[in-house]
Amino acid sequence: MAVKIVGPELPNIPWEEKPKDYSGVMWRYSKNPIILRNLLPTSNSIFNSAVVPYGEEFRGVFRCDDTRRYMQLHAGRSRDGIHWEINPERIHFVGEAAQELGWEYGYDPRVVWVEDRYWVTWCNGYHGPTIGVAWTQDFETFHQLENAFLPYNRNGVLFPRKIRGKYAMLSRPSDRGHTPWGDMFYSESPDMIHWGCHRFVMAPAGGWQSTKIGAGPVPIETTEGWLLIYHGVLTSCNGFVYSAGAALLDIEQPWKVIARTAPYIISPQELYECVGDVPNVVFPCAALADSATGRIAVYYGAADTVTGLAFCHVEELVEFTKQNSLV
Ligand code: BMA
Repeated sequence: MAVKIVGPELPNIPWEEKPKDYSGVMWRYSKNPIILRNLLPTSNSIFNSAVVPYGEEFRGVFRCDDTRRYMQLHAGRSRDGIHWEINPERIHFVGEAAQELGWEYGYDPRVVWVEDRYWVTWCNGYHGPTIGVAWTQDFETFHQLENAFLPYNRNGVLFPRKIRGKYAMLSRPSDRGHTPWGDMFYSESPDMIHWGCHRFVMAPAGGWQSTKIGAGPVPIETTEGWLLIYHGVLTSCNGFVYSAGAALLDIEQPWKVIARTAPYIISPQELYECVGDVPNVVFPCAALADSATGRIAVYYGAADTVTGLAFCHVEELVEFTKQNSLV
């Protein structure tokens, strides 16, 4: 039976067919990178960023490290999902929690529409990294809530709908630094403020995902389970190498892993992925999925410097995940 995306039809997402001579399951956009490091006069790098459909257009929250090398979040807009206009001024979150928590730094945002608004989660500096939560309806005013977890945590990624009547989030408990370990967990919340019922999802495995793992884009609902693209890290003699793979999680109990790729689906191989502020990094943070065609466009940071776009097809990726599964 054909695998289907359960979600909206998005006929206008970026797309390019797989090159004829390419055998992988995920292929890069021929004009990568789509966002260069110096798009803003004050940006050192624009990478690990999140985009969503917004009416007929697209909006996003971008990780822009500035020329002081402070990690900031900026809102951006695009008509086609490829050419982006990013606000030169960073997001200033509003609300009581924003005032109380203050602003240290923010990075690796994810954005998702749940019910009536866009939710933003990111790695929020609060005496160490933890998961910041905010919502917006217009990408101009961003209302911040309490941090989801105690420090230290990274890669907080919401599901696109409530599960078992609760908001649901994946995250990766961490340490203060360049954490040399890390398992993925699932948590739920009745109100986006109080998080509990924490469940173990998966740990690092061998090879490209042997040091630590973390959720990437918002999981995509399919008829075979939640399709999760996630990053995995290998420690080489020259440091960390960030690649990405895919997993299928149970729809009603997403901490249950149905399948998980032993091989990566994308790894740093192009020059802009291997050379930059942090070499050898591909770091997916967003995916646009069209339920009518099964097309998926993935946005990823490359070498902590620029933003790239890659494509896959739901049926092919789900099939690949099941046939090359570790579990
Ligand atoms: C992680 C995060 C990511 C980054 C990666 C590689 O810990 O900080 O933002 O892309 O390291 O430097």
